[in-house]
Amino acid sequence: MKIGIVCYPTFGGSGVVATELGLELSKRGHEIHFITYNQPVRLELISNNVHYHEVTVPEYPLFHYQPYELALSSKLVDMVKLHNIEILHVHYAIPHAYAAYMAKKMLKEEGIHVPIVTTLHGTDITLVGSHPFYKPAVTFSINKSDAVTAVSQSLKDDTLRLFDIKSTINVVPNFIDLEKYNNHSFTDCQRHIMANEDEKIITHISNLRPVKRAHDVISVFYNIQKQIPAKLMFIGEGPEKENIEKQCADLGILDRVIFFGRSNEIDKILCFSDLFLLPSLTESFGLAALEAMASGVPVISSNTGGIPEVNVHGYSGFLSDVGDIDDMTKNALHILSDDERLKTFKDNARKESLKFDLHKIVPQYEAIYQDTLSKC
Ligand code: GMT
Repeated sequence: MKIGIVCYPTFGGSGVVATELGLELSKRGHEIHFITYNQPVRLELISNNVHYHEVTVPEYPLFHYQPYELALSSKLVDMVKLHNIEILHVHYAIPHAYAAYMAKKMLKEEGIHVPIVTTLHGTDITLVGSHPFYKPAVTFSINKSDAVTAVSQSLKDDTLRLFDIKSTINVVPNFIDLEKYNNHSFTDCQRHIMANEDEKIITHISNLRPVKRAHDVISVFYNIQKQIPAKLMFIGEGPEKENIEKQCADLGILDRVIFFGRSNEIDKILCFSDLFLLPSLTESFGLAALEAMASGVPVISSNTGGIPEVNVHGYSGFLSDVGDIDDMTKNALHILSDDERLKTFKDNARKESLKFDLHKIVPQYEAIYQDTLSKC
């Protein structure tokens, strides 16, 4: 199939999933066209069946807001015609599903039919999409998609609760390339340059938006390091970064926290991690937790949204109520304070991640494309 993929090219989970999906589909013989405003961060390999088409939005002083949707839908029309793209898969409803619908309508005028698959990722539904400013357009574009998928049952339930949805929503969970997270594939897992032998390594990865509750990460870590020697690996950039640095300084633990900024090498950091913290306010899936588990890192998380579909309480880690620092600390210390127990949790985390092997999940998307094309 010739598949157009629209996504955010940034470090967010939806862009990562879209990119990994496109790359795997290309390995399975499909021709993939990424259409977005920058080359996706994990798109390192452009091969003869992986193409990238940049959407440019010329600045014009009359516009207070530059019309990205318009530029995107025009680019979609052009690329579908030029490359005979058969199906468009848009990741994150806002504004991609809307722009794709406009492109579909324009193409129809020329007798070209291209169906749209929309994948809902989380904040496009729970935080942004359900805002009254966007809700009618988001509802409309979901209902006008030819197929809709959500990355967890929880996100599907939220979508049906928050919007008046007429379409069927298929749950296709996020996935992971287990090979990439296999510790044994590294010869350079350099734990010794990060921490002393007796120190445990705790890790957090996020875009540091308020929804990630990164201040809870620091509070839990502060409590942990009072009991056992530990270091915190903090990966990501975002609006909360300064507050987090200040919190560390106020608590006197700046020397115990390593800030990596944005990193494309999280597998290399996860390979020497002992515990992953994800205390988010809401999380439709928690791809970062899955990436940790695939590296054999147990997860201490909140029990919100789709996280319980990924992290299994008492097996791959523990779940606590949002903001329950004491419970998260207790659970973290329970895992970290006994090396045998830590090893069991690490093994379990890795085993649990096998459910999300890309070889099991990507065919589900292929089946949806085929089914959608056969109905059009
Ligand atoms: O978490 C973010 O802020 C980024 C966001 C995105 O769309 O890039 O992540 C969402 O999609 C990911 C991939 O499906 C999920 O793993 C994240 O849980 C989800 N984030 C939230 O629901 C907050």
